[in-house]
Amino acid sequence: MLLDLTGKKALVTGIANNRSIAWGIAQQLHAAGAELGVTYLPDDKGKFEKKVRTLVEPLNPTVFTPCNVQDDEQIAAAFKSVEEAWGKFDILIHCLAFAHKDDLTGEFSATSRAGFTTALDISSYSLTALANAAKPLMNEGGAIATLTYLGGVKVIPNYNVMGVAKAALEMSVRYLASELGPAGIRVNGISAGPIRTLASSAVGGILDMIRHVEATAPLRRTVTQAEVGNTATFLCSDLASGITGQIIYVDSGYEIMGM
Ligand code: NAD
Ligand code: 0WE
Repeated sequence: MLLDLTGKKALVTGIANNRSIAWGIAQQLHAAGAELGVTYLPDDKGKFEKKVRTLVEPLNPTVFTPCNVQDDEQIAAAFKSVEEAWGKFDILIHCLAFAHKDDLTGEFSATSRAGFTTALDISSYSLTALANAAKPLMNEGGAIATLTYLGGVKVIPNYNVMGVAKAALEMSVRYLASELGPAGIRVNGISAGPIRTLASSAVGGILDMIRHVEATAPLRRTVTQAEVGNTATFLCSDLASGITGQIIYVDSGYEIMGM
């Protein structure tokens, strides 16, 4: 069996709680035998750190380190911790996004310069920043995977500036795949259908979107964090050794429908 990640070291970003897509990915990578490292978004009171630490404890992460992707020094420090613990590693999961709530409703044309910059900094540029820091530490045969959404390709009401951010993210996947390919590192994206998480539940109308998917997607249901986790595990395994620069839809087939 090639879908065996025993001996592979995987760094997972974007775990906030037990509903996070990143948590689904971390669990599946662990089940496949990978050794885990986890980064979290630090906050002033350390509440977030404690919550994520307790959640991931059963997966015995070798690395547990803060990383606010808006801060170059935190990125450098996180990868220094990775280097100290592991030397080289194999898998990087990028599973984070943020736009101001006001920018995820109403008119897209009303997006402020600051809101646009924040959304693209956290949700798009961070993949390139992390890939650049990871590059010298990644083994040949390594893989990077990120999470995207259909709203980066088609207009989805209210997704607005996040759609522009996902378009930039998906093109970043292709440029990074082209550049890192000669070093034997693959870069792919997973376009997940709507799932109830901390980020999506804060969005008005997410339940209506989920009902729409349940009514129209070929599989007549939404997808789970575990299904996205399984796809991430496949894409980062040697079974996917010929796949790079791709966006794979894990969306119950919703993307193929015209009506
Ligand atoms: P989530 O809220 O669980 O995860 C978002 C993560 O982003 C959190 O862990 C948060 O701490 C992190 N984050 C935000 N700003 C950060 C910063 N400056 N530095 C570091 N981390 C930061 O929500 P989720 O739905 O699991 O989102 C994960 C990814 O999946 C995102 O890229 C999202 O766009 C994508 N996605 C979600 C859905 C969905 O319906 N939930 C569908 C497709 C794609
Ligand atoms: O990528 C996402 C969620 C991204 C997101 C969500 C929030 C809510 C809370 C980014 N930033 C924030 N900022 C907050 O303050 N998804 C794919 C889920 C999602 O979000 C939508 C969706 C879907 C689906 C927003 C509008 C319309 C549909």
